[in-house]
Amino acid sequence: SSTKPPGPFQPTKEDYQKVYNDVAELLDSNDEYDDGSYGPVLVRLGWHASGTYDKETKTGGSNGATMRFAPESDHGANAGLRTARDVLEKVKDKHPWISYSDLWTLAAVAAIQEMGGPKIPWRPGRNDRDVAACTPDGRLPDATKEQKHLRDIFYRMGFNDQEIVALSGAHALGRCHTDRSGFEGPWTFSPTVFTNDFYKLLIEEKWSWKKWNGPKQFEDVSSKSLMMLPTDMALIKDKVFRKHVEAYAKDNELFFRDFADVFAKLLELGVPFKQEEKFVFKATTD
Ligand code: CCH
Repeated sequence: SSTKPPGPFQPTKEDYQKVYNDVAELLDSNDEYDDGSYGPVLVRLGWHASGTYDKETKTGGSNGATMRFAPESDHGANAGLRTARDVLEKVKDKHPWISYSDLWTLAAVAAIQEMGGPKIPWRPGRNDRDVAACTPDGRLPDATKEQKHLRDIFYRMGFNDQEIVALSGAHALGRCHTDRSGFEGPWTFSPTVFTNDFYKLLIEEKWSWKKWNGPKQFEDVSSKSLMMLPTDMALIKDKVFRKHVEAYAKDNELFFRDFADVFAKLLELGVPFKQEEKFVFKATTD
Protein backbone atom coordinates (compact mmCIF):
# COMPACT_ATOMS: atom_id res chain seq x y z
CA SER A 1 0.00 0.00 0.00
CA SER A 2 1.01 3.65 -0.23
CA THR A 3 1.95 3.73 3.46
CA LYS A 4 4.74 1.19 2.97
CA PRO A 5 8.14 2.86 3.45
CA PRO A 6 10.50 2.69 0.45
CA GLY A 7 12.93 -0.23 0.58
CA PRO A 8 16.66 0.16 -0.02
CA PHE A 9 17.56 1.64 -3.41
CA GLN A 10 17.69 -1.13 -6.02
CA PRO A 11 19.93 0.11 -8.83
CA THR A 12 19.14 -1.04 -12.37
CA LYS A 13 21.35 -1.37 -15.42
CA GLU A 14 20.42 2.24 -16.26
CA ASP A 15 21.76 3.46 -12.91
CA TYR A 16 25.10 1.74 -13.59
CA GLN A 17 25.13 3.22 -17.10
CA LYS A 18 24.81 6.66 -15.47
CA VAL A 19 27.87 5.89 -13.35
CA TYR A 20 29.66 4.77 -16.52
CA ASN A 21 28.73 8.02 -18.26
CA ASP A 22 30.03 10.12 -15.38
CA VAL A 23 33.34 8.25 -15.42
CA ALA A 24 33.52 8.73 -19.20
CA GLU A 25 33.01 12.45 -18.74
CA LEU A 26 35.86 12.91 -16.27
CA LEU A 27 38.44 10.98 -18.34
CA ASP A 28 39.48 13.95 -20.46
CA SER A 29 38.60 16.66 -17.93
CA ASN A 30 42.19 17.70 -17.17
CA ASP A 31 44.48 18.61 -20.08
CA GLU A 32 47.39 19.05 -17.68
CA TYR A 33 47.36 15.44 -16.52
CA ASP A 34 49.82 13.10 -18.30
CA ASP A 35 48.73 12.57 -21.91
CA GLY A 36 45.42 14.34 -21.26
CA SER A 37 43.47 11.36 -19.92
CA TYR A 38 42.82 9.68 -16.58
CA GLY A 39 41.94 6.54 -18.55
CA PRO A 40 45.23 4.65 -18.14
CA VAL A 41 45.56 5.25 -14.40
CA LEU A 42 41.93 4.13 -13.88
CA VAL A 43 42.68 0.90 -15.74
CA ARG A 44 45.65 0.41 -13.46
CA LEU A 45 43.51 0.99 -10.36
CA GLY A 46 41.03 -1.69 -11.46
CA TRP A 47 43.86 -4.10 -12.17
CA HIS A 48 45.72 -3.54 -8.88
CA ALA A 49 42.50 -3.79 -6.87
CA SER A 50 41.80 -7.17 -8.51
CA GLY A 51 45.29 -8.61 -9.03
CA THR A 52 45.88 -9.29 -5.32
CA TYR A 53 43.71 -12.41 -5.59
CA ASP A 54 45.07 -15.72 -4.31
CA LYS A 55 43.05 -18.69 -5.51
CA GLU A 56 44.32 -21.01 -2.74
CA THR A 57 43.31 -18.86 0.23
CA LYS A 58 40.57 -17.05 -1.71
CA THR A 59 41.83 -13.74 -0.31
CA GLY A 60 42.34 -10.45 -2.11
CA GLY A 61 40.66 -9.45 -5.35
CA SER A 62 38.40 -6.55 -6.20
CA ASN A 63 35.79 -7.39 -3.55
CA GLY A 64 36.58 -5.01 -0.69
CA ALA A 65 38.41 -2.04 -2.22
CA THR A 66 40.92 -2.39 0.59
CA MET A 67 43.43 -0.17 -1.25
CA ARG A 68 41.57 2.71 0.45
CA PHE A 69 43.53 1.79 3.58
CA ALA A 70 47.15 1.62 4.68
CA PRO A 71 49.10 -0.62 4.51
CA GLU A 72 47.73 -1.58 1.06
CA SER A 73 47.60 2.02 -0.21
CA ASP A 74 51.30 2.36 0.71
CA HIS A 75 52.48 -0.80 -1.07
CA GLY A 76 55.14 0.22 -3.60
CA ALA A 77 53.16 -1.23 -6.51
CA ASN A 78 50.26 1.09 -5.71
CA ALA A 79 52.26 4.33 -5.85
CA GLY A 80 50.34 6.94 -7.85
CA LEU A 81 46.97 5.24 -7.62
CA ARG A 82 45.72 7.83 -5.13
CA THR A 83 45.20 10.05 -8.19
CA ALA A 84 42.80 7.47 -9.63
CA ARG A 85 40.94 6.96 -6.34
CA ASP A 86 40.63 10.72 -5.82
CA VAL A 87 39.14 11.53 -9.25
CA LEU A 88 36.48 8.87 -8.65
CA GLU A 89 35.34 10.56 -5.42
CA LYS A 90 33.19 12.96 -7.45
CA VAL A 91 31.38 10.02 -9.04
CA LYS A 92 30.95 8.33 -5.65
CA ASP A 93 29.47 11.57 -4.22
CA LYS A 94 26.91 11.65 -7.02
CA HIS A 95 26.04 7.94 -6.74
CA PRO A 96 26.64 7.14 -3.05
CA TRP A 97 24.77 3.82 -3.33
CA ILE A 98 27.58 2.18 -5.34
CA SER A 99 30.37 0.38 -3.44
CA TYR A 100 33.94 1.53 -4.05
CA SER A 101 34.71 -2.02 -5.17
CA ASP A 102 32.06 -1.90 -7.89
CA LEU A 103 32.97 1.69 -8.79
CA TRP A 104 36.69 1.02 -9.29
CA THR A 105 36.07 -2.00 -11.54
CA LEU A 106 33.30 -0.26 -13.49
CA ALA A 107 35.60 2.75 -13.98
CA ALA A 108 38.30 0.48 -15.46
CA VAL A 109 35.70 -0.95 -17.87
CA ALA A 110 34.57 2.56 -18.85
CA ALA A 111 38.18 3.67 -19.37
CA ILE A 112 38.97 0.71 -21.67
CA GLN A 113 35.80 1.18 -23.72
CA GLU A 114 36.14 4.96 -24.00
CA MET A 115 39.77 4.66 -25.15
CA GLY A 116 38.56 2.55 -28.08
CA GLY A 117 38.92 -0.89 -26.53
CA PRO A 118 36.50 -3.82 -26.57
CA LYS A 119 33.23 -4.06 -24.65
CA ILE A 120 33.91 -5.61 -21.24
CA PRO A 121 30.85 -7.34 -19.75
CA TRP A 122 30.53 -6.34 -16.08
CA ARG A 123 28.20 -7.10 -13.20
CA PRO A 124 27.69 -5.55 -9.77
CA GLY A 125 27.88 -7.32 -6.43
CA ARG A 126 31.11 -6.30 -4.72
CA ASN A 127 30.97 -5.12 -1.12
CA ASP A 128 33.48 -2.86 0.56
CA ARG A 129 35.40 -4.45 3.41
CA ASP A 130 37.50 -2.98 6.18
CA VAL A 131 41.21 -2.65 6.81
CA ALA A 132 41.44 -6.21 8.18
CA ALA A 133 40.92 -7.51 4.60
CA CYS A 134 44.04 -5.73 3.26
CA THR A 135 46.35 -8.14 1.46
CA PRO A 136 50.07 -8.51 2.29
CA ASP A 137 52.62 -6.70 0.12
CA GLY A 138 54.16 -8.63 -2.79
CA ARG A 139 51.06 -9.99 -4.53
CA LEU A 140 51.40 -7.76 -7.61
CA PRO A 141 54.13 -8.32 -10.22
CA ASP A 142 57.64 -6.89 -9.86
CA ALA A 143 58.71 -5.26 -13.14
CA THR A 144 62.41 -6.02 -12.60
CA LYS A 145 61.76 -9.77 -12.91
CA GLU A 146 61.08 -12.19 -15.78
CA GLN A 147 58.97 -15.12 -16.97
CA LYS A 148 59.24 -17.34 -13.89
CA HIS A 149 57.99 -14.51 -11.69
CA LEU A 150 55.17 -13.65 -14.11
CA ARG A 151 53.99 -17.27 -13.99
CA ASP A 152 54.26 -17.43 -10.18
CA ILE A 153 52.18 -14.27 -9.78
CA PHE A 154 49.52 -14.86 -12.46
CA TYR A 155 49.09 -18.60 -11.87
CA ARG A 156 48.34 -17.69 -8.22
CA MET A 157 45.40 -15.61 -9.51
CA GLY A 158 44.29 -18.53 -11.72
CA PHE A 159 45.47 -17.39 -15.16
CA ASN A 160 47.27 -19.38 -17.88
CA ASP A 161 50.06 -18.35 -20.26
CA GLN A 162 47.73 -17.07 -23.01
CA GLU A 163 45.83 -15.00 -20.46
CA ILE A 164 49.05 -13.51 -19.07
CA VAL A 165 50.01 -12.31 -22.54
CA ALA A 166 46.51 -11.00 -23.31
CA LEU A 167 46.41 -8.99 -20.07
CA SER A 168 49.84 -7.53 -20.72
CA GLY A 169 48.52 -5.79 -23.85
CA ALA A 170 47.07 -3.14 -21.53
CA HIS A 171 50.55 -1.63 -21.63
CA ALA A 172 49.48 -0.07 -24.93
CA LEU A 173 48.05 2.46 -22.47
CA GLY A 174 49.67 5.00 -20.20
CA ARG A 175 53.21 5.46 -19.09
CA CYS A 176 55.71 4.90 -16.31
CA HIS A 177 56.49 7.74 -13.92
CA THR A 178 59.84 8.17 -12.15
CA ASP A 179 58.05 9.43 -9.03
CA ARG A 180 55.80 6.36 -8.89
CA SER A 181 57.56 3.18 -10.05
CA GLY A 182 60.95 4.72 -10.85
CA PHE A 183 60.61 3.70 -14.51
CA GLU A 184 60.10 6.30 -17.22
CA GLY A 185 58.07 6.69 -20.40
CA PRO A 186 55.22 5.21 -22.47
CA TRP A 187 55.13 1.85 -24.28
CA THR A 188 53.43 3.15 -27.44
CA PHE A 189 53.01 6.34 -29.48
CA SER A 190 49.28 6.49 -28.63
CA PRO A 191 49.05 5.93 -24.86
CA THR A 192 45.40 6.97 -24.62
CA VAL A 193 44.13 4.65 -27.37
CA PHE A 194 43.57 0.94 -26.76
CA THR A 195 45.29 -1.04 -29.55
CA ASN A 196 47.49 -4.11 -30.10
CA ASP A 197 50.49 -1.79 -30.59
CA PHE A 198 52.23 -3.12 -27.49
CA TYR A 199 52.71 -6.49 -29.22
CA LYS A 200 53.59 -4.98 -32.60
CA LEU A 201 56.27 -2.77 -31.09
CA LEU A 202 57.67 -5.59 -28.94
CA ILE A 203 58.24 -7.66 -32.09
CA GLU A 204 59.01 -5.05 -34.71
CA GLU A 205 61.28 -2.61 -32.88
CA LYS A 206 64.82 -3.22 -31.79
CA TRP A 207 65.20 -2.81 -28.02
CA SER A 208 68.31 -2.08 -25.99
CA TRP A 209 69.05 -1.26 -22.36
CA LYS A 210 68.41 2.40 -21.61
CA LYS A 211 71.55 4.14 -20.39
CA TRP A 212 70.54 6.08 -17.32
CA ASN A 213 70.73 6.10 -13.54
CA GLY A 214 67.23 4.70 -13.08
CA PRO A 215 66.07 1.08 -12.80
CA LYS A 216 66.94 -1.26 -15.69
CA GLN A 217 64.52 -0.77 -18.57
CA PHE A 218 64.59 -1.03 -22.35
CA GLU A 219 64.27 1.71 -24.97
CA ASP A 220 63.54 1.42 -28.69
CA VAL A 221 66.67 1.94 -30.73
CA SER A 222 65.05 4.02 -33.47
CA SER A 223 63.20 6.77 -31.55
CA LYS A 224 64.47 6.25 -27.99
CA SER A 225 61.10 7.57 -26.81
CA LEU A 226 59.39 4.27 -25.98
CA MET A 227 60.05 1.82 -23.17
CA MET A 228 59.68 -1.81 -22.17
CA LEU A 229 60.00 -3.26 -18.68
CA PRO A 230 62.06 -6.41 -18.06
CA THR A 231 58.74 -8.26 -17.51
CA ASP A 232 57.46 -6.99 -20.89
CA MET A 233 60.61 -8.20 -22.63
CA ALA A 234 60.18 -11.63 -20.98
CA LEU A 235 57.06 -12.04 -23.14
CA ILE A 236 59.22 -12.41 -26.25
CA LYS A 237 62.13 -14.21 -24.57
CA ASP A 238 59.86 -17.04 -23.47
CA LYS A 239 58.87 -19.32 -26.36
CA VAL A 240 55.34 -20.02 -25.14
CA PHE A 241 54.57 -16.39 -24.34
CA ARG A 242 56.07 -15.30 -27.66
CA LYS A 243 53.65 -17.40 -29.69
CA HIS A 244 50.76 -15.44 -28.20
CA VAL A 245 52.53 -12.09 -28.65
CA GLU A 246 52.89 -12.90 -32.36
CA ALA A 247 49.24 -13.91 -32.67
CA TYR A 248 48.03 -10.67 -31.03
CA ALA A 249 50.44 -8.52 -33.07
CA LYS A 250 48.94 -9.97 -36.25
CA ASP A 251 45.28 -9.98 -35.27
CA ASN A 252 43.79 -7.04 -33.41
CA GLU A 253 40.33 -8.63 -33.34
CA LEU A 254 41.69 -11.73 -31.66
CA PHE A 255 43.43 -9.52 -29.10
CA PHE A 256 40.25 -7.52 -28.42
CA ARG A 257 38.20 -10.70 -27.91
CA ASP A 258 40.74 -12.36 -25.63
CA PHE A 259 41.41 -9.16 -23.70
CA ALA A 260 37.68 -8.61 -23.05
CA ASP A 261 37.38 -12.18 -21.67
CA VAL A 262 40.46 -12.05 -19.49
CA PHE A 263 39.91 -8.53 -18.15
CA ALA A 264 36.32 -9.41 -17.21
CA LYS A 265 37.68 -12.51 -15.43
CA LEU A 266 40.31 -10.43 -13.60
CA LEU A 267 37.71 -7.99 -12.27
CA GLU A 268 35.59 -10.89 -10.95
CA LEU A 269 38.26 -12.89 -9.10
CA GLY A 270 37.00 -13.89 -5.66
CA VAL A 271 33.71 -11.98 -5.84
CA PRO A 272 30.65 -13.82 -4.45
CA PHE A 273 28.13 -12.57 -7.03
CA LYS A 274 24.40 -13.05 -6.54
CA GLN A 275 23.63 -11.73 -10.02
CA GLU A 276 24.25 -13.90 -13.10
CA GLU A 277 23.45 -11.28 -15.73
CA LYS A 278 26.34 -9.19 -17.04
CA PHE A 279 25.83 -5.67 -18.31
CA VAL A 280 27.41 -4.38 -21.51
CA PHE A 281 27.59 -0.60 -21.26
CA LYS A 282 27.05 1.78 -24.14
CA ALA A 283 30.17 3.75 -24.99
CA THR A 284 29.67 7.49 -25.46
CA THR A 285 30.71 7.02 -29.10
CA ASP A 286 28.16 4.25 -29.85
FE1 CCH B 1 51.21 -2.45 -15.67
N1 CCH B 1 52.68 -1.21 -14.99
N2 CCH B 1 52.29 -4.07 -15.09
N3 CCH B 1 49.67 -3.67 -16.18
N4 CCH B 1 50.10 -0.82 -16.09
C1 CCH B 1 52.68 0.14 -15.05
C2 CCH B 1 51.73 0.94 -15.61
C3 CCH B 1 50.54 0.48 -16.13
C4 CCH B 1 53.53 -4.05 -14.53
C5 CCH B 1 54.23 -2.92 -14.12
C6 CCH B 1 53.83 -1.63 -14.37
C7 CCH B 1 49.66 -5.04 -16.12
C8 CCH B 1 50.77 -5.85 -15.84
C9 CCH B 1 51.97 -5.38 -15.34
C10 CCH B 1 48.83 -0.85 -16.65
C11 CCH B 1 48.00 -1.95 -16.77
C12 CCH B 1 48.41 -3.26 -16.52
C13 CCH B 1 53.90 0.63 -14.45
C14 CCH B 1 54.27 2.10 -14.31
C15 CCH B 1 54.61 -0.46 -14.05
C16 CCH B 1 55.97 -0.46 -13.37
C17 CCH B 1 53.64 2.71 -13.07
C18 CCH B 1 53.98 4.18 -12.95
O1 CCH B 1 55.17 4.49 -12.82
O2 CCH B 1 53.04 5.00 -12.97
C19 CCH B 1 54.04 -5.39 -14.42
C20 CCH B 1 55.38 -5.80 -13.85
C21 CCH B 1 53.09 -6.21 -14.93
C22 CCH B 1 53.22 -7.68 -15.06
O3 CCH B 1 52.52 -8.34 -15.78
C23 CCH B 1 48.33 -5.51 -16.38
C24 CCH B 1 47.92 -6.99 -16.35
C25 CCH B 1 47.55 -4.41 -16.63
C26 CCH B 1 46.07 -4.31 -16.94
C27 CCH B 1 45.38 -5.28 -17.50
C28 CCH B 1 48.46 0.49 -17.08
C29 CCH B 1 47.17 0.90 -17.79
C30 CCH B 1 49.55 1.32 -16.75
C31 CCH B 1 49.68 2.82 -17.02
C32 CCH B 1 49.28 3.62 -15.81
C33 CCH B 1 49.42 5.11 -15.99
O4 CCH B 1 49.32 5.81 -14.98
O5 CCH B 1 49.62 5.59 -17.11
